[in-house]
Amino acid sequence: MTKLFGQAFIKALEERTKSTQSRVIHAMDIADTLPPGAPDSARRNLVERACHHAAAVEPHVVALKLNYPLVLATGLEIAHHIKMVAPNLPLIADFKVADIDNTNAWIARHTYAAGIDAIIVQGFIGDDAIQAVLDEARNYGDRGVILVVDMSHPGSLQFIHPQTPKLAKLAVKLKVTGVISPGTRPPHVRDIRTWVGPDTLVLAPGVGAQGGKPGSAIAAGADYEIIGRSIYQAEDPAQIAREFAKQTFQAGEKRDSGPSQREVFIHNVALLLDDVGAIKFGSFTLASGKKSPYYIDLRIVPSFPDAFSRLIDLFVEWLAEHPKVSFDRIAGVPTAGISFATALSQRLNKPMLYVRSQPKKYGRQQRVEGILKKGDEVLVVDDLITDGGSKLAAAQSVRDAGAKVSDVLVVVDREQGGADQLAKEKLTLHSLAPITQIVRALFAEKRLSQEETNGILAYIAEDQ
Ligand code: NUP
Repeated sequence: MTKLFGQAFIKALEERTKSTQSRVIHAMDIADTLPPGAPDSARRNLVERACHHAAAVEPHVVALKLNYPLVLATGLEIAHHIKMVAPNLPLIADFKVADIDNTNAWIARHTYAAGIDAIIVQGFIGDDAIQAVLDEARNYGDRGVILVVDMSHPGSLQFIHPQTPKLAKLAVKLKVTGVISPGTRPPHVRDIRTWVGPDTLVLAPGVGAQGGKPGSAIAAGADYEIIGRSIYQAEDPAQIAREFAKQTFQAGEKRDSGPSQREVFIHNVALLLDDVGAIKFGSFTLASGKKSPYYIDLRIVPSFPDAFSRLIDLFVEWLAEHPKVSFDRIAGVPTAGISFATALSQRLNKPMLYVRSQPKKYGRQQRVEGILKKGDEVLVVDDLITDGGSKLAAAQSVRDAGAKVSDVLVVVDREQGGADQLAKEKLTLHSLAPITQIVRALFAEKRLSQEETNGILAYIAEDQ
């Protein structure tokens, strides 16, 4: 496999990560608006202020990112001035280049010629227009090219985010140096990391001023967090940069030092389900007529008594780790949920009941089968959740019978809106494992290829 563009840039960032003990890229958007005819002294003052700031934060940041605010006010020469005071600090130009190939090539030439190490380019412009920048990156001695595949602001959910799986695929195909991911949404950073694989740099802006928590995007798989205002607007930028350095670096160390307890748990669920063939990957037509690249059939698990018993162990372990989910009785949702609820009630020695989807046509016409007392707290248990319909109906029947329900626990969440539907009825959804994390675990175990994983995760993201 040929290497990604920008090897020297990647290496420089890695070395600085070690020497500065930081995973912060500082967005240095300090700028003054200089009115037409402003004296040269005003521009010189701004350049001086920028250099002073760069030198102050240099020991605590891996690289600096320059954006239009500063470059429009000072000109691209600002790169040269900063390199004079901080020669080892890699510089990224955040121009989000988004034009036709010829124009992009010009922008890239000016930028690289000014001494900038990497340039940020929009992914949605397509491969020919991105390739024009890559060609210049190569001409200037293998500089970096970073592709925007998602963004951190709320509006990015409108147009860019739905395209992220395709943009990430394009980033991999073109072997760009890195990608931009939303530091405000760590789960999406995690998806992007899975899609681009381990080598492509993942940068995450949106930390601090935009609400992203320092270290969260790193924990989700980003290499670096881009932080601007929270540093340059602080009273003592160097001191605050040092704090962010510590938080981001530690998040990286923790992430790399081994899987979390939750990850180990999800791994165990994923392997167990895969071992018995309860999750199948391929091409399936669902009952709804829709195509799906995976199919889950948890009804077969009880046919494997050992695996079934271990799955119930995992239910018990999950409940032990979530003491806030308290209940007096367990309700199974027919049909698949009944076997899980039965086994769990035996193991926990808690009364069990089940809830018919249709009322019985004779006798008291009740839906709830089993004993339920007014005010009882009931945990609703099922195998799987898609949109949540059967869980809502079950919870309603239990509530109609005078008992309380606040939690629903399933083995697998297909992440197709079930949690939101339940939340509308004040029900909290819990799952032993969400499908995306099962897929990631099976990828980590080499039971799914990168291509299969990308396809499945893209399908899930599009289907949400
Ligand atoms: O998705 C993006 N979000 C974002 O904030 C892509 C970006 N390039 N940025 C830039 O990162 C933004 O223009 C600014 O330069 C920096 C974040 O700065 P701040 O919000 O930490 O001040």
